[in-house]
Amino acid sequence: MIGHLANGRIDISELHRFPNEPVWAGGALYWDILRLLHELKTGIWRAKAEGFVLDSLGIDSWGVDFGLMDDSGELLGNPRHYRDAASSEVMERVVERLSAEKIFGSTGIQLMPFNTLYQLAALAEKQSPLLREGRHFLMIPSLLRYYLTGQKVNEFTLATTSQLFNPFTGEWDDELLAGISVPREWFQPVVKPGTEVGRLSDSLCDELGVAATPVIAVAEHDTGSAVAAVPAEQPGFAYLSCGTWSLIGTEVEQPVITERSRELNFTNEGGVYDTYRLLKNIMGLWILQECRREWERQGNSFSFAELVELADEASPFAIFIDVDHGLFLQPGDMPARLCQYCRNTGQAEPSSIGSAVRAVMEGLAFKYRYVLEQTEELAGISFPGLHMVGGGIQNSLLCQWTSNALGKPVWAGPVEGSAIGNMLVQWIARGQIEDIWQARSIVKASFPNVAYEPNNHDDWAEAYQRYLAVTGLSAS
Ligand code: LFR
Repeated sequence: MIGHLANGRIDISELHRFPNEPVWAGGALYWDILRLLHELKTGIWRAKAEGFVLDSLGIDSWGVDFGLMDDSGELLGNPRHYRDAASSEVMERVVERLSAEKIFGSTGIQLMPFNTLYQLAALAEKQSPLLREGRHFLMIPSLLRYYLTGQKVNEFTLATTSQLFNPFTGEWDDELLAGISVPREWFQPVVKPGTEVGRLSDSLCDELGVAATPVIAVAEHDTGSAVAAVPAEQPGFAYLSCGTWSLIGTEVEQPVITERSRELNFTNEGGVYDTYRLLKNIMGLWILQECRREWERQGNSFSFAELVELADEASPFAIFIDVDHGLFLQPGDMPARLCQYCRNTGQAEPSSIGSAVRAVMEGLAFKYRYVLEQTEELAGISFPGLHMVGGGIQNSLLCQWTSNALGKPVWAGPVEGSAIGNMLVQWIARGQIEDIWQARSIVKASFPNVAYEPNNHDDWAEAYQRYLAVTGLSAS
């Protein structure tokens, strides 16, 4: 994406969009990292071809995943995909050894089986040769940035997603690293978002015919960038970053690391300008993405808009799903897993594609209410409404149902939250925007924002009680 800032307004446009398709190989799931690098270079090249001269660039991506490099900077193997099942049982063993209190107390990060901590522990458990050969640990966007600049530097927002970074010391946590037998030397100090970390390397400039553009370590975690772009007017706002994952929470000045936040398995990810994101991961549109893939494989191709239409026509509140059930985390035949979930909870299976999509979308809206109420409890704030950003807000029925479930307004926009937040940090670093609050007011002035008011809240509130009972969430 390319962005242009003039007269207090931002314009963005798309230079190059490409699918990010992971690859199963030998029973394991990998990111196709060199393909991603290639597409990134294509984007830079397109900017030049369209006549733009870039002032700077920044990269953001999903969290937790990483590459390991040897002494000479050679990448050792393809980075594994966090949805690979490899580390799912390792978490239990690590937690038994190190204790949930210690892990959460030192990092403030929610326990999820795919966190870097458990992925690395899995390597150590199987005595992977990577442990002998590895010298440098770089998380995905930092790894791509390394290929652009030659600099091996991790960035704060991304580093916190590893569950190996201690927000109290501002360093990687020695005890956790020792506890999983991973060399401390792999982990160099991290830089804050907004730090210029080199320029495009000479060889890359030759290859693409571009100038040695400065490269900025932005909020390299996509969720960090997305929340930077929430057009809120003051602190204490609630957001939902809505895409493959749904991340719901609030921005805080200090991590909330308490007995209660651990019990609720909330996270405190590093944010921009000395903030933290007190939030929780919700499974998100992933379930529908996987359903759609499976239906297509079976010869039923639907666009997302068509699926949403089918959901709209299906009967309401027929099936209640906890979208965060472990059944839904890994790739596979998601419609069959939905049926299995229904059987396990004594419900009728979805009778049509529309009823399956409806159940997932209602399940998301209910879970948003559930987690937003917990966020209010932990932050001690009653939110007047919810900001939604990200590609998922193009599903306006989901925005409306979210508002209905919450009984509060939803303000949806911008769609390209991560890309815009990425750019905001670059403009602040270059002195073109003063601070994050000015940045947010510029976002508000530049991009459409759609307000949804709740309707049928009483029906939704009644159905919510049934949802809690069927999913077993009322007990927790
Ligand atoms: C969203 C996201 C989430 C993170 C998940 C896995 O794209 O970055 O914040 O928990 O992906 O990395």
